[in-house]
Amino acid sequence: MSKASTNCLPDLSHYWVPFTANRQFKTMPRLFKAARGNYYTTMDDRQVLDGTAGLWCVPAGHGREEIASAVGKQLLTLDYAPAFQSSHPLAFEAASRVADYMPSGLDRIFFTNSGSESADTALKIALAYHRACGNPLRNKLIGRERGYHGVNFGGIAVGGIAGNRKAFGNALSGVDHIRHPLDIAKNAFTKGVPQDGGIALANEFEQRILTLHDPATIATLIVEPMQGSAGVIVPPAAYLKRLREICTKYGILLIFDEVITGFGRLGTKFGADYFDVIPDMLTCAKGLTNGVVPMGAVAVKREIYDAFMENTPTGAIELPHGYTYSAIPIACAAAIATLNIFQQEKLEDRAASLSPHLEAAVHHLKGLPMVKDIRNIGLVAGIEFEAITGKMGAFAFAVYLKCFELGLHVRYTGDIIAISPPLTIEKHEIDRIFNILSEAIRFVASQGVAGLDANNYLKNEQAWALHQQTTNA
Ligand code: PXG
Repeated sequence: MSKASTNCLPDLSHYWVPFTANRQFKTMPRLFKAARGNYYTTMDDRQVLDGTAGLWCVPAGHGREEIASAVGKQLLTLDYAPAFQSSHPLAFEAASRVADYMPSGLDRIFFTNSGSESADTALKIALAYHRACGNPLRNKLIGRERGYHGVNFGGIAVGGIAGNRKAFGNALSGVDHIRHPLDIAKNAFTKGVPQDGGIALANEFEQRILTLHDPATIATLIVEPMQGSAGVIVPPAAYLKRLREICTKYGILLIFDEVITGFGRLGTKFGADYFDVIPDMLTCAKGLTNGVVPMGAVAVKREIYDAFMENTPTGAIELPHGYTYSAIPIACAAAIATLNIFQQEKLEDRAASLSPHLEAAVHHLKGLPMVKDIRNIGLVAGIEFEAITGKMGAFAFAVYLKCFELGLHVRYTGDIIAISPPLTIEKHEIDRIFNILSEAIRFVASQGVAGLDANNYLKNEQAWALHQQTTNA
């Protein structure tokens, strides 16, 4: 049996953990060694309820036999086929299945390996499309404040989370951002979609950004239907529809980044379905394979694909772009098995029917100390805390640690806790999530300044980890 499958703590020195305070993490490692259904098992054999579906990527719950056996079988049938200038049947089958699942018209599918690659691929397709149509000067990219489109250069350029951009210089030029739609002063504690202000906010795109740049120079606008990473920002009613109208009016391609909102998260297949707006391209990843094999996709309107086919010399490569692992057989097998599960279990409907329960449960937290706003949509909830000067994120981090101690995994980002359980969650487990969260918030707030000190949490885990380290030494 390998070391990782036993209760022994591995050597922590070599692995550079992504998006993590490594020095702190390595003094207090939180490692999962197994997962099944809606629960993780920690190294010290505790069951932790998965309040976040991994990193928003396990909508069908953990340990799905159907996916595991499809992937295992595929590995022994065809492990790899060259992705350029040759392919394999499952790639075409997976693309057809994904196209069937997409909003109507988005039926040409480009496969990637992640959400970040999907975002950069969509941006490149937008630029190359305008060039193929004889408009090379349409080359500016517009994103949105607090947007997250992954970590590659295109994604961080259009992304609007300052902390993810500023360490890396200027990234790309020719990029601008529209305003994000969060308005706590007006909409705090709104249940679901805020009703007012959507059209006026979208009109700012036309009035300010397009005027500033000249609409004829804008290639694309990329937005998440609901901003997930930046802390569950639910757009006001009519906003996305109005953005669609403006993009259509000026020939600007609209990209929906649905890496989080795709695959049932909002109680519909995609955010596009929820808001009844069809973009020109839609990016996804995560839930596409239930999180188990890296895979992303860009669904492209047929007219866009056709423009490449029609405007490129016969025999030429229409889009010089792709990855060694685009549509690798095991990812295709995992995607098909995942789509089968969605079809059989109607997980989108399940999410929609559980949504009112989650909404009621999360809004019960109103009135707890430090709680400044609560937002929700589908099976997503965000709880924002009052900012503490000089200690940005410390309260939410402490709540996250306390939840972990109490057997619940949540996400924290800045002063916000996000909840996005697997769509297989049960009502009593939703209740458990918010009971634990409530207890954690009250506990952290009751401790004053000491409550913000991470060293005061997970004492058992730390003792266990230290014990393991000394036994291993
Ligand atoms: N677009 C969106 C909208 C995303 O949310 C990406 C692109 C990038 O995907 P990859 O597969 O390259 O990581 C994402 C990823 C969180 C969290 O808890 C969110 C993401 C990733 C990790 C954590 O907020 N979103």
